[in-house]
Amino acid sequence: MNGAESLIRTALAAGVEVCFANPGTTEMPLVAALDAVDGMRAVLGLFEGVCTGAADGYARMADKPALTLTHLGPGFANGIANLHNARRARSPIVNVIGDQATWHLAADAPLTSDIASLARPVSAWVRQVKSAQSLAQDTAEAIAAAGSAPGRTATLIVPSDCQWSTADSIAKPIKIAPPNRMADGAVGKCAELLRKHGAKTVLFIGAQAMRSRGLKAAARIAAKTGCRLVCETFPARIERGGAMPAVEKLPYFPEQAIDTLKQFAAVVLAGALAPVAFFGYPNMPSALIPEGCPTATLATPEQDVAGALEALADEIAAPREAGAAGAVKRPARPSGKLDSVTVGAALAALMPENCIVMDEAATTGLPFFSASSGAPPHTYMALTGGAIGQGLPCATGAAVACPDRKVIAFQADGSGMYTLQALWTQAREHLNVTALICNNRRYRILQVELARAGVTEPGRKARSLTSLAEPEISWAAMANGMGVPAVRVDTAEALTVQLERALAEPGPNLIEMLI
Ligand SMILES: Cc1ncc(C[n+]2csc(CCOP(=O)(O)OP(=O)(O)O)c2C)c(N)n1
Repeated sequence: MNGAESLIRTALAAGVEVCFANPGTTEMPLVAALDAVDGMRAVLGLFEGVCTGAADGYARMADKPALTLTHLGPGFANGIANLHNARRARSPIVNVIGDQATWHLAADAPLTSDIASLARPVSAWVRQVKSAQSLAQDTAEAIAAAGSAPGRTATLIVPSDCQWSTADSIAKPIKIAPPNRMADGAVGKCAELLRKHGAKTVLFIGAQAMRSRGLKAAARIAAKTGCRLVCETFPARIERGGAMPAVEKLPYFPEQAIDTLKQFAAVVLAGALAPVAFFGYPNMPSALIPEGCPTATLATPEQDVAGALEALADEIAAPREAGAAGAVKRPARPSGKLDSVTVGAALAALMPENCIVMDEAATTGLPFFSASSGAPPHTYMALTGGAIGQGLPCATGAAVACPDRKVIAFQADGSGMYTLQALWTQAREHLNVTALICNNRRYRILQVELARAGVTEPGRKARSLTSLAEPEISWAAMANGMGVPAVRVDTAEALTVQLERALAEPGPNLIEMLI
């Protein structure tokens, strides 16, 4: 056995079974090891941002890490933006990066670079492997680091000679400690706020509070106190519909978020940090909770949030069950022109039970979340770190994790152009993804931001830098070129017909909406 095989065998023994890869010469022993050892699914991404985004989507749905395999510093660097998003999503990921042979590093060959410095800002754990013999243990430690609550990125830099040299053994999986309990007194303090302020309290939720166990406990608390359930603006993953309580999203623009929160007298944080504005604007604060508003942390994302919510529900003597699940209530099929409202209504009207919606639809996506509040049970995921180009890869990884579920990639055009190669991976792997592309031929949010910055008459360059109209992009043609069947629609009626058809078909497909 060589080092590369010891890495793959160790990963398999720890339950890691997918590798999203874009390899090069320094990873050849690992590529060979994927064949030499049975059991690891190898998925090729044609850009490293696809691999890292797919690993994020996979982790959000599988609750365990996949490997990414990338080539030296430059290959890894191409995947950093989506690792940034994964860090914000708290997704467990193990990056494996091949490096030059240890003795060749000093030669400073063209592809040599400081990989560790690239890895550190997006990795909670980084290790440069020193020998083939240590590689198995290094791998086991990387997997344990990635899996420690709430989920982290661990990066293993593996010189090629450590891959090809002999290794004696594999390493046993390392037991991962359960998440920390909430702080002493946290439940009491939060119960006190809820008792005092009741319906004037916001229970602001994130991380595991947005999964079914946490949400059921949150629903009990809301049933007892009348408090409002609000989640992070960009949830990594939230379960919705069926027995799940209705949860609002905190609005994106700080003015609206502040207006929302100032209606309340107290905030309880459960698995979420106190929210801050996405950007600094003149004369606007960073913090969105009004100054002086009593705020208590029930549990941080690193702590046992679901257990803390259950303890809080018990503490305030909330009913054991929050009440019957609400009936499915979908909007009517829309008609007329395509805009954010009709698109959101069409998707909410037709999304199948148990689907996964990956929302990187940017401005077109805004009305969808509330339009789908009465939809059947489904999972919703958002762009967590603001680094656009995450939607198509994340949907790809989610589909690898959940082959029996329909994944809907609700996708803005500008953002989609960063990592459109994900479509090719979807076709090659026959993944159940329906991509719904919002082709508004512009960076609309940037046009909105220009207006907010007081630029009422954008100049030629500002218009050019926010327009995707010349030349026009044909998503249907690009998808067809990558093996994904695609159609174009320009009315709400045509959208509903095509969406119903596309959602019923297995495998990937794409609908380009001209908005
Ligand atoms: C990696 C990265 N590069 C650039 C940006 C800046 N940026 C934010 S939104 C945006 C354009 C979004 O346009 P699109 O996806 O078409 O959505 P729309 O605003 O039109 O709804 C850009 C370039 C970013 N957030 N992340």
